[in-house]
Amino acid sequence: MTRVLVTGFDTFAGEATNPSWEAVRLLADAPEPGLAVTAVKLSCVYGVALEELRAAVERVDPDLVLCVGQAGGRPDVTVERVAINIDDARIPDNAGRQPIDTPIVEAGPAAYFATLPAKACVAAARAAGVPASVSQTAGTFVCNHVFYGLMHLLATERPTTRGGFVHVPFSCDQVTDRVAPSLPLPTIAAGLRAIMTTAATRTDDITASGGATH
Ligand code: PCA
Repeated sequence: MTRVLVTGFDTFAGEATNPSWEAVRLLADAPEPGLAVTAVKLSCVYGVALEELRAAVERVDPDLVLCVGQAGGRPDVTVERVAINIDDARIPDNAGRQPIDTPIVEAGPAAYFATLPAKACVAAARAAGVPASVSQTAGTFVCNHVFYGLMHLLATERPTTRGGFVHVPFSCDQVTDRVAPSLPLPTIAAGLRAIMTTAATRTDDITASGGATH
């Protein structure tokens, strides 16, 4: 059995729902054969989210950690390539915290790469019929904070556990009253399922273009 910890986030920025949490719940409710999947909801609060993540990692003892967050405005499911050591909040988090240019880990490395086969994960999501791509930045809000904190935790304390981060678009129910890119929740979940299964079953990546010109 491969143990997988998947995390989603609480709602934030006035949204009624967060598709990251709604989708990862679906993964845990109907796990793939050979995978034991635990879903945990993280607070959208700097610092607190990392404490919650650490507790979940200690409890689940996972082989793979896949953290997921909402990236409203993106049109597709994006597998993040890199986490950077900076908090720079454009909006306050759910506790009113708004750090500006603060390192996540004092004297930590500038960045960590995800330890997932990102290109293979994207290819698997696309093969499942889900729009997906590689992302070169997870931003500087709570998602990047959790991604960097996860990779630092794994690098320093759990070198055999692999980890990464996926951003998902708005779900359709969030944008019925505005013009914004969205995907149906079952499609988001299908993309995450393909990514999770690929990340759990292979470590080598494929050679495929996933870069960006800007
Ligand atoms: N998205 C935010 C934080 C929580 C979430 O779901 C982000 O992209 O940083």
